[in-house]
Amino acid sequence: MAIAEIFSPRTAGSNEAPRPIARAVDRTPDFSGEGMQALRSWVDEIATLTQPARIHWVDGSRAENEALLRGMVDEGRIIKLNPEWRPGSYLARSHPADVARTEGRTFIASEREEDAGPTNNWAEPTAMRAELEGVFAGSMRGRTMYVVPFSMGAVGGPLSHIGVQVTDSAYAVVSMSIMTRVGEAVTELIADGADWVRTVHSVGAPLAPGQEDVPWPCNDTKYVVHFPETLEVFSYGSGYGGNAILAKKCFALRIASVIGRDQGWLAEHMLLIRVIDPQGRAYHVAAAFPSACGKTNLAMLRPTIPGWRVETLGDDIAWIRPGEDGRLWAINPEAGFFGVAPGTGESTNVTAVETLWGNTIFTNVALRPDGDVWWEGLTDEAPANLTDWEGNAWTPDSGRPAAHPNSRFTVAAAQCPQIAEDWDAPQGVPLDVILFGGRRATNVPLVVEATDWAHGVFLGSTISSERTAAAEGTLGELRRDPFAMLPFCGYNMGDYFGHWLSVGNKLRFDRAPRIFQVNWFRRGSDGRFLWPGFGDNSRVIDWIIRRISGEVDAVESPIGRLPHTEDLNLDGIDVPQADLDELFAVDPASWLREADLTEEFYATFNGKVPAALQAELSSLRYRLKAAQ
Ligand code: OXD
Ligand code: MN
Repeated sequence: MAIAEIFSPRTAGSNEAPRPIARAVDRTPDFSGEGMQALRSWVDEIATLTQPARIHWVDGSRAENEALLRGMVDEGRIIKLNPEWRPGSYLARSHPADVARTEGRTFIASEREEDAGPTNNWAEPTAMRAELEGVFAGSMRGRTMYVVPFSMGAVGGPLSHIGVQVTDSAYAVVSMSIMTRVGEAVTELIADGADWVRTVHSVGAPLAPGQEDVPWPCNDTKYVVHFPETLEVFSYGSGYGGNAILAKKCFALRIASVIGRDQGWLAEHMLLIRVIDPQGRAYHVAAAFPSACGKTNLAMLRPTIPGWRVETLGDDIAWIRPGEDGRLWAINPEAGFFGVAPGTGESTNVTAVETLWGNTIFTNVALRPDGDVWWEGLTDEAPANLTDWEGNAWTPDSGRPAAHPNSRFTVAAAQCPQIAEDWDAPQGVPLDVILFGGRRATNVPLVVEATDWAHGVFLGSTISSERTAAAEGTLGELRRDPFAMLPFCGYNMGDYFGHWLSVGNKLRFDRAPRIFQVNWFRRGSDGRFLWPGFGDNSRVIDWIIRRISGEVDAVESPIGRLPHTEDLNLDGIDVPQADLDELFAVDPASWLREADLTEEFYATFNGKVPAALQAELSSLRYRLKAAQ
């Protein structure tokens, strides 16, 4: 171990010069160059502030990863699962209060409040920096600070971006190693002068000398702060993946959406799949769905119609850029899946179940007596005895879930049995279709085709789910989630809508992906789901693909283009004609009320919604009135 000479922390508010102190650094990467100097001095600056006991530069090797996991098991932070059932896999149990993203404590610290917009918490950057200095001062005392260089997208790829996360959480390091490409190839790019995003994470639980640690350290005070102008993220107080794997929501969506705005591309909360028809023709589909709308299931779809195949490219995030050919090209910038476990089972998503055969980090699921894991929905029947996510004995009569509803699996994308062979191709794939979906009991048909790009952007901007079940067919209060980006857009969403319109202007009209809205969740007047969903959603994709191939006509309606129901491939399932009629019913009066709600929603953007979208709303009303 080398001893690095670095400096003691500044005390917040004091002008005292930092004092040099000794700190163990186990190894520093052997690169030179100006970029390396900038990286080293940033690491020193963070260490000076946070005061870790040790610094470990992560090299991304398998041996290092195994040593970290072994160390976490030895320290009682994670449990090694029975290798007979789940080789190379582990269970982490979080603090019971640290189980989800903390949207209320997530901030965009842009110079101008207006640039954060009404959907984000804004923080004045200078004041926020001072506040963060206070909370991060000494926050890593007694712990190891890991330096994790990572790439989103293939290392050095034309659509890729790189970053460095420093963290005092080994759980964050092993998770980052699954979710991103971590290693010295990235450090080398930095040394050679590549731009990189700076991200800092601390669980906010310094250890005094001799103080005993807890398995999941965290702090009641939490911050997830983004500085969009300087491309920095600071996350404090939480070890939960969405707050601690900073490459994911913080970088790949909030910060990347700002980079995309400035460079002319899109960072989207979208899955990415390749659909292959019975003739072997391949189409690429990106789809945005709010949480709990079956996004992972669609990403790993097994079509129920013969001859069709789906290859998975990504399950959560897509970076999408106009190419010189006038098409949109997309990559999945991640390298793994951080998916919700409950509801993932043989009947709902057999691909995910197969993906999780081993080499998986589970968080907050239940433990079986045989050393394997379980969660609600994995099997139809619960095992007789389990240890629940909080470590307590559990039986099916316990009256509470065994796994936390937001329990997670973290697993390499490459382990998915239907992953596309070229899933990490640096140039990505050309998009043919963009889908927007929500969970709507009422109004929104199973599928609607946008009439053009601007109408598609309008559909994306109005994605919503009912707050109430609305089972009786009344329009419930709508929870808006435009483009499924509500908590993830790093700038004013009004400007973001405009950016979508401007990206469309860079595409060749005959090569732009076609946009569709889908809704698997419409209910009949008796409250039943009208559509079987899951693998049968392939029937909707089949219609979409025949539609874009010019094989079927559509029916014009006031809200967009609908299928002739006889064009849907319903072989092998029984959806009565009456249900089909309800699935595609457009009630002008109800849609006019929905248009009023859209107007109210647009008004929250203080005049920032582009005129083209206001015009879409006016045209919609005009068509609905004409249809009344
Ligand atoms: C996620 C989310 O964790 O969207 O992917 O919340
Ligand atoms: Mn997501």
